[in-house]
Amino acid sequence: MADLNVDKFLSSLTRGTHCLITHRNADLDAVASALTLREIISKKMYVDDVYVIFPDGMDSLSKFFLNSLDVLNSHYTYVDSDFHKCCDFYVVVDAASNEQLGRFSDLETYSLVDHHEVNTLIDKAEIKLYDPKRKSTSEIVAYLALKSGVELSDRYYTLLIGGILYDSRSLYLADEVTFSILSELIRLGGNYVRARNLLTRRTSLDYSERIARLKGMSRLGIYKAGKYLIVITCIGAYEGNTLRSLLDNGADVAVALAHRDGGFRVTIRVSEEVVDELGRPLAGLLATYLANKLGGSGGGHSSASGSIIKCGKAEEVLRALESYFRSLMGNFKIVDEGRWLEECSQHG
Ligand SMILES: [Mn+2]
Repeated sequence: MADLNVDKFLSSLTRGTHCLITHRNADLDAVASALTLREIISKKMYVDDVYVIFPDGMDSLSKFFLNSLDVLNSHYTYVDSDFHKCCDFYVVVDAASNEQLGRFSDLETYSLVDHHEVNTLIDKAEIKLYDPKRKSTSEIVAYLALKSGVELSDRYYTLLIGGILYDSRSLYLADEVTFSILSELIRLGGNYVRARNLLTRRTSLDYSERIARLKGMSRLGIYKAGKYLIVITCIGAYEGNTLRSLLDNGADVAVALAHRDGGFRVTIRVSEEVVDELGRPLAGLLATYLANKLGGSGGGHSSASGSIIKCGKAEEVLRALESYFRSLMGNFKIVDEGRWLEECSQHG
């Protein structure tokens, strides 16, 4: 793997209370990375006071996965609002910007383990295990596990396989490094079939997710910049999955706004083909552009990103999107305005 400074990271570990923090509403990659990193640190340092903090908790798939593998331990896992211990060291895991850290958003001194292409936490990180070429943070933590000489129980290897499958979208994004790490994890006792089954057993969607997806579609605005179709909607939850389904239905770029603390949580998805064509991490760049223009913070991947913006006027968000795509493609046209602007202006 590209010059990852594993030795430096391992030798920086000292005794003391370590606190690992993931991004908000942690997904399986964040959860697998943080819990496994916790195992590595506690075994390497012979200490128990290593805590994992999930700002706003974790998503439903992660809960299901952890419960099935029986790795969730309430002695050292916390939601940010419930965590009140003192930490000597902070490690940020699988997060791209301050705002993703919930109650810990003003963290000043920390190490970073991450793979997001657009990451505004890198500059301040003291020690970093960072490789934007990796498809998941789980790959980086797996590599660390292999190099550290620490022996983990099989379920952590299975958990890491789950994190890799999740963030690589079931290996759609995988490359040779992903495959070689996966094969190592399986050789060490990780159960690929178990991880795959746990990931796909989520057959029926929750009622609330079905409603969010359908609402997202019913109020959709459709715009065009150059040859690209950009859709914008306004929903309060399940933005990521709703946007993914909009891409599947023909959108090139999909954006969702959700009211949060007087401003908006903005979620962005861009199709892989568009990212390839443009040759730049469009989703991540757009998220940081909106945050800079409208106040707040944002970052992410080439095809998936998000920002938290302070401006609560949906029209200003539309204007910012318009100006971004105008400068990128030369024009920005309305195909069908839909009802999203109205919806997003109503409740705050
Ligand atoms: Mn990730």
